[in-house]
Amino acid sequence: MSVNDRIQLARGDITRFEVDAIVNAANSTLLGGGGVDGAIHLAAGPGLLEECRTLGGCPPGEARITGAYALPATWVIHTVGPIWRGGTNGEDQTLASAYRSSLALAASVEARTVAFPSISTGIYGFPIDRAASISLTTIRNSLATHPTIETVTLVCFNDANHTAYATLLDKAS
Ligand code: AR6
Repeated sequence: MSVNDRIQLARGDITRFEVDAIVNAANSTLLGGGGVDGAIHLAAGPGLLEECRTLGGCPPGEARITGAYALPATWVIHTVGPIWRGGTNGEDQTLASAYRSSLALAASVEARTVAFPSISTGIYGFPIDRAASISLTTIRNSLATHPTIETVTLVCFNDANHTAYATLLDKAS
């Protein structure tokens, strides 16, 4: 199966996805926040925050893994994307690293199915088209090195996000 066939586009709320691992767009404290982070903690229940407290935070571009508690997934992979500061402060590299680190962790626990939100494109302000391009390139490269990951689902919570990915995926097919 080609790498492109292992990437799926979906709409909806990532907390509902029955995959092995969902990725959380967290902040470096790993102690919760708004956006998808808030939704994941709310749906997972207080056990998630308790486990996150033991991790001691996570720098931007890295990832940490926990259980998923009341969520239908098995694991939550918490990654920290860059805060957009105009694009010349290493934001592209940090975003790529967040996707790459998340998939390396997913592979390390033998997750076969992984779902991502669009990291950094909400509260952190990363432009959606630029983020979608970096995300797709990084996921394709990572899938080539992690054959045990069968499917990555890109979960879009809004139309702009969906359109950005759909345009790029059309170009790829
Ligand atoms: N399912 C899927 N995607 C979602 C959901 C959901 N339930 N809710 C929001 N999104 P954001 P960031 C989308 O702001 O930009 C938090 O406070 C949203 O539409 O959640 O990385 C953290 O603690 C957008 O496309 O994350 C950090 O402080 C995408 O998820 C900060 O926000 C990411 O938006 C991280 O900011």
